[in-house]
Amino acid sequence: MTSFSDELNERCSFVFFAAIACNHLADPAHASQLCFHPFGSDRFNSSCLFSCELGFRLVGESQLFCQASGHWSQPLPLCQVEQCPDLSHTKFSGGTMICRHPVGPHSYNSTCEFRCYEGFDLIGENLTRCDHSGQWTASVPACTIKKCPAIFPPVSGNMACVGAVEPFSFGSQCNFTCQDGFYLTGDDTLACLASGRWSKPTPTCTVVQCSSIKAPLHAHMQCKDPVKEHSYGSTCIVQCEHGFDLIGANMTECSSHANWSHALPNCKAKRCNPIKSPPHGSLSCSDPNSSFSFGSRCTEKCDEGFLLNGTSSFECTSLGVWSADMPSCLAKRCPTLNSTAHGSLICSDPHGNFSFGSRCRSACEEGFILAGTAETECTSSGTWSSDVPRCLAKRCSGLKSPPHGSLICSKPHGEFSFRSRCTTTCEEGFILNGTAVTECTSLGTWSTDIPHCLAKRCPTLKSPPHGSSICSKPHGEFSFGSRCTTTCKEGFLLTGTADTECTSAGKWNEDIPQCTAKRCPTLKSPPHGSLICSKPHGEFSFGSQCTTTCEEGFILNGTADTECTSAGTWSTDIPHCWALQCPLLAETSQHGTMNCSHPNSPFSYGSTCDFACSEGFWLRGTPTMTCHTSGLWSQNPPTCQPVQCETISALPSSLSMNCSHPLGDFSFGSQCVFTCDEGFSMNGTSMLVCSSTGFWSNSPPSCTGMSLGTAMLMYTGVGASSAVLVLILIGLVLLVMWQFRKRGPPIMAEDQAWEETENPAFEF
Ligand SMILES: *[C@@H]1O[C@H](CO)[C@@H](O)[C@H](O)[C@H]1NC(C)=O
Ligand SMILES: *[C@@H]1O[C@H](CO)[C@@H](O)[C@H](O)[C@H]1NC(C)=O
Ligand SMILES: *[C@@H]1O[C@H](CO)[C@@H](O)[C@H](O)[C@H]1NC(C)=O
Ligand SMILES: *[C@@H]1O[C@H](CO)[C@@H](O)[C@H](O)[C@H]1NC(C)=O
Ligand SMILES: CC(=O)N[C@H]1CO[C@H](CO)[C@@H](O)[C@@H]1O
Repeated sequence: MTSFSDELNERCSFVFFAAIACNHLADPAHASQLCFHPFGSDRFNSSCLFSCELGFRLVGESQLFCQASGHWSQPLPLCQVEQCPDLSHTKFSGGTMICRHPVGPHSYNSTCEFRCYEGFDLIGENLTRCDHSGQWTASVPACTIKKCPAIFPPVSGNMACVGAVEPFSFGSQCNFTCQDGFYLTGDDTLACLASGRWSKPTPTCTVVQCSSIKAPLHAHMQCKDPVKEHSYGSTCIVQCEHGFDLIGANMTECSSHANWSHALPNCKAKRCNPIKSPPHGSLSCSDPNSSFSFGSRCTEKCDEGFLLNGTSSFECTSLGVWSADMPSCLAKRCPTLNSTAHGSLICSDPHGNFSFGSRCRSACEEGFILAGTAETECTSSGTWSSDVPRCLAKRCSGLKSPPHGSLICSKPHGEFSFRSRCTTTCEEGFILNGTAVTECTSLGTWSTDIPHCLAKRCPTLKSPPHGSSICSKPHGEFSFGSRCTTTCKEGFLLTGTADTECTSAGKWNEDIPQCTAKRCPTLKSPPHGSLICSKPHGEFSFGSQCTTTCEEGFILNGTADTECTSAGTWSTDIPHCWALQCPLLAETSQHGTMNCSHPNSPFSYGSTCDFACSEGFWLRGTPTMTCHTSGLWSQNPPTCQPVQCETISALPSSLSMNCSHPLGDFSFGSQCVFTCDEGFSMNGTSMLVCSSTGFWSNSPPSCTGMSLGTAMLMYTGVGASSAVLVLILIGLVLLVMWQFRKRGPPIMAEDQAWEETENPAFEF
């Protein structure tokens, strides 16, 4: 049905046929509704029944219908809370009421809590609640005040209580006071507390107590005490002993303020004049009472170094006067001091010249130093603490002569001491570098450093060309004492002195030497040669090379080149220019002589040889030969031929001949011995000799006895004389030719002629 209705409604809403709708009903507070909806929720004929929670009352209709007009039949009902009587005006004194209203003022479920103030007690329930019927569960309670025990005023005191509803109840305050001369012991105010007790115990009144007093020194005291000893009202009287004066009041009373009315008096011993220790002394007093008063005993003691003059001990009498006068202290004296040499003395004399306490200070002049203690003091024993010191000249450091120098010092106040002057001098060859003179100053230092002695410098040396110098340097390079030795390279000779030394004058004692090339012996061109030399270091000197060349016709014998060696000699000898050699010629021929001239060497280029034949010989060939540049003779040497005598033939029969021919047939030297046959006598010489002139020594002999023979011999004689004439003619021609040859070159034609033709002399 419902589903159908809903379906219908939905359809109607679309087709404007829906049931009338009322507005939706809200749930009223504290209410519950029960609704019935025949045509859908909150539509026509829907009905709702309302009911309230516990503690609430419904106001209005409990049931509502949704009418056809679209309105609910009744306005929406309300749930009103149940009210209790208002307690806020109810009387509740002596405490506080705290109410809570969870729902509404003084309504259902409202609670009120009651609390009493301190000092009050709650009578009744402390909580009441408003129930659902509008009734408080309990009536309002009451608060009653607490009471303390009764109290009473103390002895010699009073009590006054105020501020309470009832006497001695919570809040009561009681004040306590004491009479004059008494004081409250405890609190002067008591309060009744909320607990019903008094805040403190009840106080009491105690008599005022003055401080306890005793009789002052050197006094007697008597007291009267009406209440208690030395309490309020007590009086005391004081009296001093003999020799003492009372200072202050002699009576005192204890007042109500716990004070004595007067301070206790003093009993002061009678005073003597106050005394002071004399200078340099000390006073020690025993003061049984007070200083410089009756009974004081004083002893004066002088300070160390001082002597007492008077009585040392005295006392203050009961009459207030000293038993003796004050002594005095005099300083002890020390011996008089004098200042030392080079010094001065300044003394402070607090107690007189050279007396105890005098301090003397010695000072030295400038440059002097105190040996000892500067200050001396006159001690308490009357002696000086130390002797007056001496003034010693300040010492400078010890000086030493510098190397190669000597030091001479003056010592006016001791060696190397103040004012010492040291003068440095240098050895010969050394020069001073610095200040020569230094002085020991007053500060004990030298005015300048000791100077150095530097070796004198010579000019710097340079090795010569082709040489090297080595120098020793005993005192520095090229300085005094340096020795330089120069050596030359191989092939060079030292010119000058090899060693030189730097003298003390700063000069070299010798010039640096030179290295000159070694000289070889001067060379000369060999005869018939020429020499060309190079001279790298001078003519004919080390390194020179010479080359020899020979003239024409001469040949070099040896090495052409020679060199001047480092030893100064030539590597080889100069070669010779030998003339070209022609073949040697025998010095002597058997029958001739040779006269040669050798301008160069025997039988060499330039040699000429003249030939001559011995007597009895004639020269065959050219008499002079010359050696040519080719090494050959101009021609073959000539020969000496023996002179030919006439051949002896056709002897007569009676004559026989025995000839010897040592050189040739019928030549110079031939001998012929003739003998005649028996029966015949010889007319003439038996022996004929061929002379050097080509003639027989005699005519051959004849043998007489036979006429024919004689006739023949005659004929032979005529022929011989004509031949002699021809020979003389030829000899003349030869002489002319000899002369001519001496003046001119040989004429081959003539030579030829000579060679071809036999000596005419021998031509018979
Ligand atoms: C009243 O108090 C009771 C108990 O304390 C509680 O259950 C109830 O809900 C209260 N009602 C309202 C309306 O506060
Ligand atoms: C050789 O000849 C020279 C001149 O030509 C002459 O002076 C000399 O005496 C001659 N000597 C001899 C031994 O004939
Ligand atoms: C010739 O003479 C020599 C000595 O002179 C002699 O020995 C020789 O027998 C002689 N001859 C004749 C043939 O007589
Ligand atoms: C010897 O010869 C010479 C002449 O030749 C002559 O005169 C002389 O008479 C001769 N004597 C003899 C004895 O014949
Ligand atoms: C249409 C319908 O159901 N109407 C009813 C509404 O409620 C009243 C009273 O309860 C009825 O009498 C109607 O019949």
